[in-house]
Amino acid sequence: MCRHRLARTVLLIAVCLCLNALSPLRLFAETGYEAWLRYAPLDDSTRQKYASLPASVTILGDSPVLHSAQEELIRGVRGMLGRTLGAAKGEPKESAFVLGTVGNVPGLRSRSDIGADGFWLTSGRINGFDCIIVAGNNERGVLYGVFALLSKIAHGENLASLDEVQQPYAPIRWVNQWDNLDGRIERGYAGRSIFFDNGSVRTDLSRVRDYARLLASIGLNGCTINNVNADPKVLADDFLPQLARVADALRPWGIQMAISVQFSSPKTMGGLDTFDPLDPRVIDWWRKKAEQIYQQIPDFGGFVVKADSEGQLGPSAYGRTPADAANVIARALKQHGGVVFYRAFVYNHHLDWRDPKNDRAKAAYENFHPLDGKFDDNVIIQIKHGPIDFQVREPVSPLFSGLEKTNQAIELQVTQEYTGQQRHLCFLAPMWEEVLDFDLRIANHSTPVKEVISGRTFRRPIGGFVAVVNVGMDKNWLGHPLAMANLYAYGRLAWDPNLSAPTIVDEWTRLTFGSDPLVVKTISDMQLNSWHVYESYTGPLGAGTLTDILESHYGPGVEASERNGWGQWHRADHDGIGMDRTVATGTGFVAQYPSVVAKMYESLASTPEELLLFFHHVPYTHVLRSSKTVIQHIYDSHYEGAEHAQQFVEQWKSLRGHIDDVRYAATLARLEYQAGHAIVWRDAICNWFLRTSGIADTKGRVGHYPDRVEAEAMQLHGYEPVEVSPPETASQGKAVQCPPSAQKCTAIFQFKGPAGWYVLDVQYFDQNNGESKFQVRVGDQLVDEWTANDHLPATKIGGDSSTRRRIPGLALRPGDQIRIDGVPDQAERAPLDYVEIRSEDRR
Ligand code: GCV
Repeated sequence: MCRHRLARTVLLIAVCLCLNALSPLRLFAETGYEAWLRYAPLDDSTRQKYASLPASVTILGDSPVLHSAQEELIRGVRGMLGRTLGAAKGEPKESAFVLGTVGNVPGLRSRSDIGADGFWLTSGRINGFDCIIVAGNNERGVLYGVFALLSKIAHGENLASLDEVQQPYAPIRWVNQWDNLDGRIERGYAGRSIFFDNGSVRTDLSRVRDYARLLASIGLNGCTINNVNADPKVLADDFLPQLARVADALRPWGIQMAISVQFSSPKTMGGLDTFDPLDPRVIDWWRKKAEQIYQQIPDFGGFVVKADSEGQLGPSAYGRTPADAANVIARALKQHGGVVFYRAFVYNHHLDWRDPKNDRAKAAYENFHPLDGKFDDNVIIQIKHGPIDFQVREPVSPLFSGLEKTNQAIELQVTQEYTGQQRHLCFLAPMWEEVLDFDLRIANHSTPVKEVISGRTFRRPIGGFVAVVNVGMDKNWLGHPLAMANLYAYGRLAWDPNLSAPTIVDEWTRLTFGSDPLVVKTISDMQLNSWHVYESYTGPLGAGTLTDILESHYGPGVEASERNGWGQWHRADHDGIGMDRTVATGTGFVAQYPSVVAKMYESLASTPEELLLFFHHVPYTHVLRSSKTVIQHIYDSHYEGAEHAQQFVEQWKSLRGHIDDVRYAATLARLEYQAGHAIVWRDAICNWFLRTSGIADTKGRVGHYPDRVEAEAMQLHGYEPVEVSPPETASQGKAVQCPPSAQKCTAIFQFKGPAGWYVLDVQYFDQNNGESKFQVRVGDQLVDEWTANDHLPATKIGGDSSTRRRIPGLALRPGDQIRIDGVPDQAERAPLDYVEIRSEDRR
């Protein structure tokens, strides 16, 4: 008897261990890998609600997508409710979850209101058994229905009288990855490519499968896997079988694969002496290439084309138009069901900046509006949401209103190229919401961008959404643990752009971190404020991000935008700032909008202030609605934004113990970094404007830092002062670093304040071409040491590499000697900027 019980206990433990091992939560711990698909166990009372759910799940069909749907339901229910559903096939033989397309579910009435990829969640009796039915318009719809059902369970919703139809707002819901075949990712901030390595498709595509699952869970249905600056090799005969392997990994999750192609491929890799789109040999080449691809990948999605842009060759080489170019490829794909995404990001990056009429913002409309109606029906013009390039604030592209007879898709950017590169918290759903809701007033009717791009306004056959995502090999996909909210939000908005940012962030937070009210409130609040905060300490009033546009697109670099052909000008000079884009006195860009919108932007008085400097050049003394001058607003905004970034740290600290330690610590580290870098931004921008305008900050902050000791003013042993360029990216324009031959350098100063508890911030530079070591001593006592190995996007001293080490809780007495030792490594010579010491009471 006793032996029996023991055996049963051992068996039970074994089963538990086994289930735990299978549970996704246990498998991936809390690294962030599972993102919003954690399926964390529900509390007992919520579980109770689902006590009478069916014990099995049956699929009506045998496709990979249906199998994914079934496995997902089993996985989700097991994680959240601790029960393993039985897996079956065919009509139910007991009470079951029934998964199938509408026509295949016995006894289910047909409904005409479920469109492609849509689903119906309902309950009913089948063969005499009570069933919960997930019926899709197609198999993808079934999969989306399962994810929706699981999300309801995760949120503790009642399933008793289930009867809900959902369908996506638009047919195109794609992501673009800018992955290079060598494994690097253009504007990727979370490690190397999950698709490619060293010129080939990776052998292990398990992360690709998991990525596809994440995409499917938010209703996305396509993925372009390589950089729009495409490597011609992607079309090589021997590469196609490798692409087929990627398509195989994506297919079970309903994700169609596409690739970016070089328009010049017929010549660069195809052996022709031309890529003229009207040349019969070129036409034939694209036709054969498409045939070859579809033989290996029957559900291939199509091609993305970046041509005549940023050095990519295009049809202009032969005096042809983008329509000629898009159509030659579209015709090759047409019979196979493929589409061409032709990017409207076509502009001259050698614009003459001296000509006040020149304006990069005008390019997309000028290039594409005249071709409206000339594109084939399987061409989609992919349009960046703003007329420049994913800046922190832009108006919507006027091209959305200029293509009535052409399919369109909006291009958004999840990868935070100009918005903090996933090191700064910047939740973009509020921005996308504004963009999608913006009423273009075409023909003076209500025409929000979302309706135009989805094809509704002009009754186009296809249209929708594309986002550049750039997940990488970092365990948590996007680097910053909170950045995945952007991918989640993108998918949710592509599915339903009428959802609000607060609703989306609430969902995401609950699924990602659980439903503790403090957690949900704090994270939602931080996320919802973050875009505005980032904008405040980088580039307010529509001036653009004011970043270094020539290299990293990351840290401050006010002058990088000016006096070059790239056209991201803000025209800030001694007297004023802003691009005059009006018809009356400026570049005339405003005229590209429908008349109601054009009228609003033409007038300084009616232009929304957050876009003021995008449309108007004003003196620094121009008075805003707040009664502040523009220059004072710039100063105040940067100080307030940087202050708010410090508050993010405190808000996050209130969650200690409310979420798991790993994600808590990883997020805290990013937020602390951001708080330091926001000050770098604040000081660089404010000092540049102070120097340029000559107008002082009425609050006396800019240029005055009473708590700082500049490194160049310390007693230096080995360290040498250096001038930093641009000067505003280091305090007082100077730093210190070791000479090339030095083994170790030292900077010493005396503390002069009263005795007390202090916070000491060491501002130093962390380049990615070396890993210097630092030690800080008070007297003889070592109080902190660290290695500068954060891999910031910089090989030199400046606004990209400037970062801080905070040493809290330090007891200091007058006369204490503070000493910093720096040990250089390779090209990074232990550079230091300043030390700031503040009493703990003043934090
Ligand atoms: C893939 C910006 C980015 C480029 C990117 C380009 C594009 O200019 O900085 O890295 O190239 O946009 O969207 O094509």
